[in-house]
Amino acid sequence: MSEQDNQSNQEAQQHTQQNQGQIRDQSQNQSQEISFKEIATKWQKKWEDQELFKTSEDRTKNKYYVLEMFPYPSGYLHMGHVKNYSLGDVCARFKRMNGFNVLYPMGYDSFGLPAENAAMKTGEHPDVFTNRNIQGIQKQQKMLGCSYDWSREIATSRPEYYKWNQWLFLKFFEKGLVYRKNGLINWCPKCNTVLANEQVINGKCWRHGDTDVIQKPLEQWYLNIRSYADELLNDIEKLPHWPERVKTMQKNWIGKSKGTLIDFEILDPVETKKVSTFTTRIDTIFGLTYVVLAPEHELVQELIKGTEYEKPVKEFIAEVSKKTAIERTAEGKEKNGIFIGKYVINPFTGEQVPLWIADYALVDYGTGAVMAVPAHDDRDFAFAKKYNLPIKTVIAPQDKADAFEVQDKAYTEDGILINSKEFTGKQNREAISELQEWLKKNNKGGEHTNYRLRDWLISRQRYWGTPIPMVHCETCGLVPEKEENLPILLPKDVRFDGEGNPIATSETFMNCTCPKCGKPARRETDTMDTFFDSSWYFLRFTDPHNDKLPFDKEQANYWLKVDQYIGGIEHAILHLLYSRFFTKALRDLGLVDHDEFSDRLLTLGMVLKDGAKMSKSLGNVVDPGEIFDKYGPDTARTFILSGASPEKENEWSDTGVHSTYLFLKKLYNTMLASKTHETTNTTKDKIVLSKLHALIAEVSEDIDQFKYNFAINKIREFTNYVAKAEEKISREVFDEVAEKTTLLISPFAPHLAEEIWEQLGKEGFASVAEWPKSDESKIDETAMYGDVLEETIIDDIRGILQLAKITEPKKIQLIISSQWKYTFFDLFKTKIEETRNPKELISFFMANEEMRKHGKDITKIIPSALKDGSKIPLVVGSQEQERKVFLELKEELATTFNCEVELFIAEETDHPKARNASPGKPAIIVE
Ligand code: ANZ
Ligand code: ZN
Ligand code: ZN
Repeated sequence: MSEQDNQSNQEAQQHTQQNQGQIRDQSQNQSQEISFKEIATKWQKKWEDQELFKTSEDRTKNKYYVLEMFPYPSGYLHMGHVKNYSLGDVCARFKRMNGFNVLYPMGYDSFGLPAENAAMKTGEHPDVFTNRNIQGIQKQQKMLGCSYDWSREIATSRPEYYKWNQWLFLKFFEKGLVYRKNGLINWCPKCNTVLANEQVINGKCWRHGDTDVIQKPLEQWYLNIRSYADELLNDIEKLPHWPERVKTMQKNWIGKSKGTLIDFEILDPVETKKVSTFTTRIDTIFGLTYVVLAPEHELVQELIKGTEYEKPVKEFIAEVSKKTAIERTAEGKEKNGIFIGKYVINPFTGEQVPLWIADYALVDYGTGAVMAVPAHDDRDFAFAKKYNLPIKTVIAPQDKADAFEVQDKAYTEDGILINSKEFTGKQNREAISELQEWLKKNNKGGEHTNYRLRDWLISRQRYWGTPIPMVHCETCGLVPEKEENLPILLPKDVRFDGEGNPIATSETFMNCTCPKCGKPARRETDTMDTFFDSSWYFLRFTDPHNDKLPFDKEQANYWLKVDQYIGGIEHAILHLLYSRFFTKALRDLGLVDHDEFSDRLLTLGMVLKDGAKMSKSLGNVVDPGEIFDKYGPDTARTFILSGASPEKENEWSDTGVHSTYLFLKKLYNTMLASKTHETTNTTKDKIVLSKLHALIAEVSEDIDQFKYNFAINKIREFTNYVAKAEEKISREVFDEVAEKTTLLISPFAPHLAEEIWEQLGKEGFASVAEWPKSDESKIDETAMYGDVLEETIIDDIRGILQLAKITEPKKIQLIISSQWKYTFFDLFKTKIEETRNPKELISFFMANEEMRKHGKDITKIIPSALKDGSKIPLVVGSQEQERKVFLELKEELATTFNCEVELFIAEETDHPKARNASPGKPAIIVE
């Protein structure tokens, strides 16, 4: 927002404050000025003093667990947060008012790189930096008015939390779920340290723009998530209320692929070595012309050692290590490789083929080796052409089995095997199982299922994370820390000079005693990936202060699953997959009984400004703090939920916010008008009550289905109606309207609702009042329909009188439309959703026998209704219903226009104007 805007904000605010609490008598609708910001503060304080949202221990009620993905504490809220939390809060409040035992907690994912980077720049300790940011974001979260149980707040960087990360790590270690092996890391030779992926910018170090980041092997800690791959895949079925998109992404990430393992013997005079490859196309084995290893494959170094190939191959590998996996394998990118001087034997033919390494072979897929069949794979084909390797056709299209040879492009379709010894002539797919059996029988491989999913590399060479509770002892080797020594605290005596892992600079941390032999030892310096922290926080919330266990089993079993989980689509894969994995692993440790942690997942769409994502670089960020100051949090919440359905993106609009503000103000003034209201004229009572109860039913359903935008718009329409009809509503009905509408708006604008509630003289808090029930017996469709008709007919008659310059009419005749037109317009309204082509519409109606009878009229109505939408009735009732309504209205119209009123049905009269009548719009004849 610009400076000028700010200034006018301040003026507006001063103005509001001056008028705060004063009734402006001169205003016609006794509108009262109200500062939304002040009432927010007022009610937040009361809620806090009363501990109104503390989770109840009452186990007789049905439970409901609402959770928003907890934030990294960046110090301030952005609009994405506002949307996320507003959504969750509406859900939590709605369930609470509906009698559920609600768990709705908030915490902070407070370990991570930004704090450590800041420490390197400013020297401030990450702990100080983090706590200040937690305070900052929390202050704004509280200002938003979410009904969190703050007594359950957690932050993953606090020892009382990360102690349990360490405890769980040890349990995983005991179970064999944790292991250590060489992994590739990003390394900056100038920093002399490991870099996170985020610290690698275009292949260079984030601090040294001129330095290439290299891939270096280093001992790393892994969690064996692959042992759960099958269950993680199969149990996606147990997530019927997760978005399809997320489930598909998870499936692809796990990437189950059925194929074959085949071992190739490496030709070597001295010792027998073999290389194993994974293929989904063993049917092409007779077309094998070379085998490729990933450059990082463990065999490569030993195969080239001391040979003439050693130098060029090493140079090639150094080049490749600068590229990312995506750069290496992207379709269309040129693939590079080099022969490494060895040959392997095709077990089916005894033929020798050369062994290469190539950038497109990935070390962490399959076995890290590929059997290459250029004739039937595009990538191998391009590679073979480039390096002049042979191309051997072994599959032919069905009809060309005798004379087919791959020419300028690989043949990747199915067909008939050729040049394939005893398998020649078979359908390629059908040969697969026979080929697998052959391999198995000959001890050269067999059927195999491969997963794309890698084991989870959880170690990080940095400070601001959970220390891995392991000890290196010269005598005993790697020893797990004793449970009673947890937590292993992050040391304070560290230097953040950008060299190496800061944690290693702490003498107090590094020097320890071996838990096994008691001799001096060194601590493990790796800390955990912060995804470890967030993979079980939803369980900690069920029992956040437990100091004996990460959580009590009974508590966890009661509260899980999370009934509604809400967060960004960016977590569709990793966080959600890790959390699912943890749930299963913890189940197998006997800590909880659930297979899955969350029942429903809602992924929210972004908040856009001028069609683009709000971002600092685009300069289109709207600061929630400013909106709270100017319009109050209720406006921000209501606005952000009113635009589109939550999964969709919504557009920030300054005028939209302002109009939401005006709506809430109107609601406030309207609902409080009942206090001064003494009308006993009850013409509108029935209709208003009917509308109110219909509204309750609809809003309840909309909220339940996360159609918050629908709910808000309906409350808005109703408020406008009540404001207009105010004087015609009796005191008693108005009281009911005010009470129930206040409760309906309460999940969205909770502070405002409390303020109205108090001023209405109600007991307790609106936030925890019982949700209103819709009384169906009060919903009178005819009365509501009549109300719409009444308004239009009066306007229409006035219009005609004016046109005809009649001031004192003698008689008004109303002719209600012919029966068939109700059927016609009913059909017409649905049909134009499909097409607005007059020809198509006309032929559609002419195909209907009943409608064809009125063909002459219909061919006229269709084009004119298409041109002028006002000719299409808003509501199509029935002729009978309409007749009833006008019978009741007759008296009133007679009084209003001070003349006789007659009513007919089109079929009863031969007045020529009868043809003009349409549903909801009777023909009007004035004399
Ligand atoms: C021979 C072959 C012939 C292949 C053919 C394909 C077509 P999915 O389906 O994704 O599992 N492959 C195996 N390991 C690889 C690695 N580490 N790096 C790069 N490519 C690798 O893919 C399996 C196929 O990907 C395998 O089947 C292998 O190439 C390749 F006409 O083997 B195929
Ligand atoms: Zn560097
Ligand atoms: Zn020892």
